[in-house]
Amino acid sequence: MRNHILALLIAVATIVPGVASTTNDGSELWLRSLSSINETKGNVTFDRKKLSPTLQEASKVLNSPSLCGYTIKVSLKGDKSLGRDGYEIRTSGKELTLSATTDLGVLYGAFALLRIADSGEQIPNQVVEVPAYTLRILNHWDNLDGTVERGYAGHSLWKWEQIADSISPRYMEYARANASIGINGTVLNNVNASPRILSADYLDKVKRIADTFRPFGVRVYLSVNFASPMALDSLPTADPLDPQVQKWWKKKADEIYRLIPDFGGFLVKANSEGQPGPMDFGRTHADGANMLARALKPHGGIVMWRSFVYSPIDADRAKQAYMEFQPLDGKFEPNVIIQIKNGPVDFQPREPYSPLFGAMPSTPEMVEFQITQEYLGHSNHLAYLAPMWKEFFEYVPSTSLKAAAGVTNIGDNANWTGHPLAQANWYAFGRLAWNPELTSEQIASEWLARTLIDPHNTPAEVRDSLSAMLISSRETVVDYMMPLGLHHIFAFGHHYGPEPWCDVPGARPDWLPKYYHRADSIGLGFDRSPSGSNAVEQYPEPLRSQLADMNSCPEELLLWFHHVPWTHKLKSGRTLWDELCIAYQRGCNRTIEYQKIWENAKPYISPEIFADVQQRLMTQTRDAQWWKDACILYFQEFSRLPLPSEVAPPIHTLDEMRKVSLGITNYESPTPALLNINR
Ligand code: BDP
Repeated sequence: MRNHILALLIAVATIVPGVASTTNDGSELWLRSLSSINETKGNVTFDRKKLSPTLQEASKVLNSPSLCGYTIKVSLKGDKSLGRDGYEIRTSGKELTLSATTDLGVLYGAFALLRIADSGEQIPNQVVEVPAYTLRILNHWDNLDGTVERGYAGHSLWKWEQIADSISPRYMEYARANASIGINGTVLNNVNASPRILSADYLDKVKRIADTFRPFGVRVYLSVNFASPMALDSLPTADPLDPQVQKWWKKKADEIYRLIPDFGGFLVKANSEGQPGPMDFGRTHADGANMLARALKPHGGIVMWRSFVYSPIDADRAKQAYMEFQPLDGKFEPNVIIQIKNGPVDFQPREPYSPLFGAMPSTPEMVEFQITQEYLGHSNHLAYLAPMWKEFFEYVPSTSLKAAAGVTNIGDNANWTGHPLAQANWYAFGRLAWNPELTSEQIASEWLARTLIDPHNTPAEVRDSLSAMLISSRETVVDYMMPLGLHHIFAFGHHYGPEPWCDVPGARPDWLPKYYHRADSIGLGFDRSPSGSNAVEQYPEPLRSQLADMNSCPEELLLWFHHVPWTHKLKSGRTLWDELCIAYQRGCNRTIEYQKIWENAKPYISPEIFADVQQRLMTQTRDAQWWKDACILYFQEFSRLPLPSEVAPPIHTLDEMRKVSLGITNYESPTPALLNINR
């Protein structure tokens, strides 16, 4: 695989371009072909006279220029097995029949046709699609003051102050974009929730947003603060077993559903990182979740209760969610889903899957992915995340889950996601939540053809090299940040640059890198085998035994599960130390190759996007170098071994780096990274 990618990376350097570039600033996302819909009239008929708002949207899509050569018949008498969201397409020459059982199914089918046409592919004779999950949801970590927690694309899209008077056209564009990739729900506000979101004032605004999203089948959900009854109405307690508290939530649910009859439900972060929760009142997560679930149940709403919990106790942080939640299996109301982060710690560039998946067979579970790149270079670094999510599904069968959630990377920037290529992650999340069987390659090539380049006028070599760049990019970030299972060695507080040496007197140990890397004169890594924290015991056999043994543990997770001697031989025959250094070097080299690929694709990409991404790729190379130097020099203080010959000497000193702690605002690049290309 690696060799294949490298071959593509190198092949592109020889291309001689000759086609004019397309213009596109990224604001149209992957729907640029819809921008001229009003000018064309296709040949589209529906088997009903009056079109609902959803069918009107479908009609616009089906009338797009991309589909104008076809005669399209829409039928709402589709096979029952298509369910609420599925659709069927039959093609005979230039005649298409799209059938579904609901208006929304038709809309999804229309978007599927557009996708196939815009990707430059042939419409197959028959397409039958039913999504893997009934709930495919975005989580916004947007605060009511307009800031976004871990958001790197400007401010929040939701302009709460303005909503009473006007609804931004972007809200509709947002809903359309989501529907076009199958996303059917969105949590509007941060999991660190302000109680004010449930005040009458805000609920009225939420209703206006929900009204805008409705034609696109995007339901609105809210994050709620467990102590809301105390904060909003001065109740003396938020104890879930207190009848007054229960009544308060029932009344609140009734109030919400009067305004928003199809309101989706609540997302809750409780007893985690200082948020209030049922344990403050001596109750369990189940008591808390069930109380909310009963309030929502008569209206058909659900509770997504997060399992992201850890406290400064002795137990390994990676074990804590399992320890707290697994014993509660079977104790939740049926309309509660436990929302579990993909890994057991916190959205690291690479984590094993969380062992809580599959450990609660009598409780519905859903995965929480992070689309925003909190730990993967924010919106400065290219990291296409589909391969990471596919890796998760290799371990956790997609059929064992009820839903998929993604913490968004969306803000009010014109291009929505800050890094123009990070749009691919929003796109990939939607596509995978619909169908986890899709490959990362297929999603990348669809997105590229619909967003970045013109599939008909871009040489295959350029397309392939851009695709190879996307596909390899997450592994590249792992290589230059935290290879071989290293994790959480970020600078204190900002999760951007490295600070493996960080020591903050009095800080919680599990907020410091040393807790995770455990470097000493013997070796590196966190011993989670039976001789250490024994986190491996939370995994089922035969995986448990595989992980428990340093020699059978997958090498990409080695330092997650083991404290490995510096001179321990890996499969390549190299020592841990050499392999580690080489990974850092490989990551740096890759970022330089990306700059070359980008340069070669210049004639086929809009000038604004080209310049924007070029700048970010240079920053990425600069940061990769910093990561490499910081980690190699710091760990060398313990290994006391020389750098292998494949690795270039550091250009920074440890002293210099200790002073700066690479953040996004505190480090002015002295050398444009492009100058490093030929080093
Ligand atoms: C961490 C973030 C923090 C979030 C928390 C969560 O650093 O900002 O509030 O997760 O998921 O990744 O609740």
